Amino acid sequence: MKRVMTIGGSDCSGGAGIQADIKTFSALGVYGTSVIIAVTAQNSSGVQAKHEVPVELVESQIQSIMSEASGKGITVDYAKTGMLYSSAMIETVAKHLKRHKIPFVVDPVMKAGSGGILLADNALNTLVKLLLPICEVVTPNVPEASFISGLEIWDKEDVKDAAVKIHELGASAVIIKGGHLTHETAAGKATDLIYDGEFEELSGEYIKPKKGKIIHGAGCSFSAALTAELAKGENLRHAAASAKKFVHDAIAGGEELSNMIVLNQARELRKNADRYFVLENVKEAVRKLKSIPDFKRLIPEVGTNIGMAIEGAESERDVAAVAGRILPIHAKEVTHAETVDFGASSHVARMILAMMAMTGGKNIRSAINIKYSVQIIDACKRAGLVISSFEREHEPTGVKTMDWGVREAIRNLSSEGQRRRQVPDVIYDLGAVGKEPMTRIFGDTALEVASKVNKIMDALE
Ligand code: PXL
Repeated sequence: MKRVMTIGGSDCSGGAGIQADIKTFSALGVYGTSVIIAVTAQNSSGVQAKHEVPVELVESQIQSIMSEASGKGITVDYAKTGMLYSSAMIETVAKHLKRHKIPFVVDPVMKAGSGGILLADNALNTLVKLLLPICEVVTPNVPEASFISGLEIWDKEDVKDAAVKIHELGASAVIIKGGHLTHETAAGKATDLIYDGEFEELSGEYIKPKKGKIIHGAGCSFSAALTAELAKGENLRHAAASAKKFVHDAIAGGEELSNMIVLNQARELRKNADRYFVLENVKEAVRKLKSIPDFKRLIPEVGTNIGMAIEGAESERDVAAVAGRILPIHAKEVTHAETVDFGASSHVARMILAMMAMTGGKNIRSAINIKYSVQIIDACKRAGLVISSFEREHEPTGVKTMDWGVREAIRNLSSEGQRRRQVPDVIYDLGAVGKEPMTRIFGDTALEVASKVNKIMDALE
């Protein structure tokens, strides 16, 4: 694994600074070390207190990480700097980065999103003089680029001028982030500009925070992601594009903490892990169903399907099910099922998405459709399942049957069931002209649904 080092301030809120960097490093598969130059106390209303770490202790941290000679150190492939606060700190950090010949990214942090000062007035000069000439790339936002270049920035042409100026000041590459260019963001765009002797625009979607909310930690996460990608050997343009997408996704999946929106750097990882879990779970459930003796008895004319959704599923593509349904094989005891895939069944997906929309916090993410008969419903009762139903003749025109049916079935629960805030395990309907009657079994996972089916079979006389 590549190893990286962040040099910056601790943000106790966990949204920015060293904390955001370490989360980003982990999510992108590099090993993160950290050199803390200051501790800040902050939350959504601002920076309440800060205290610099003595310069000698900062030196010691870098030496401990970099002590190759003793063979006991860690050493790193790449570094980044964030909040550095004072001239003295910048001098020390520059000296050590140079001595150890570590390639690094400078995030020229000046202010917290909530307004606190993270770079002393007289320190900007030192940063420009000592860090820019030896860094690989500097990543200012628009206000920072304006301070560094001394130019006013209103539009994309001004951004170009500032980038050229900052390049002249010694940075071999400059990325000016566009999240503060109001006429761009108003149009839903966040366009970053790369300049390393040649210009390249990186376009992207601007995610507008809700009124009164501020996004906290995007800049730190961007420069940390850039550092991780550069450490892995990506070229600057690819690294910047990956970092931009990473930050976009982390903001899209962000958490609201009072008036801050903090990034969820692990969102894409968690989503993919959940997709794998869901796929395996449905496959295992299908194997289990196929092993139930006489399972064929429960398969309706239209066939059976079982599905499961990822957490926070939004569409049919987030629900895995059996491609082409589970069907009986004529004159044999066994049943046939093709592969399991996301988006394989819109029918089963609609019942699950409807149930998830109705029960939000309850974590019900899976369902199967089986045959309806009085005996099957009796078996459901004997198996101790909570049962409800809807009647298709009451279905209004223009609704999606399952959206309406699930809502209706929850409303139709017995008053006892309602009082105990139960959610039905079983929803059946008696069909209509051209519509086969149907029973649906719901559960948290596909495996749980399969074991409910098993119980129903056991209870079937
Ligand atoms: O986003 C820049 C930043 C860097 N470092 C620390 C911070 C912030 C923003 O709040 O708190 C410690």
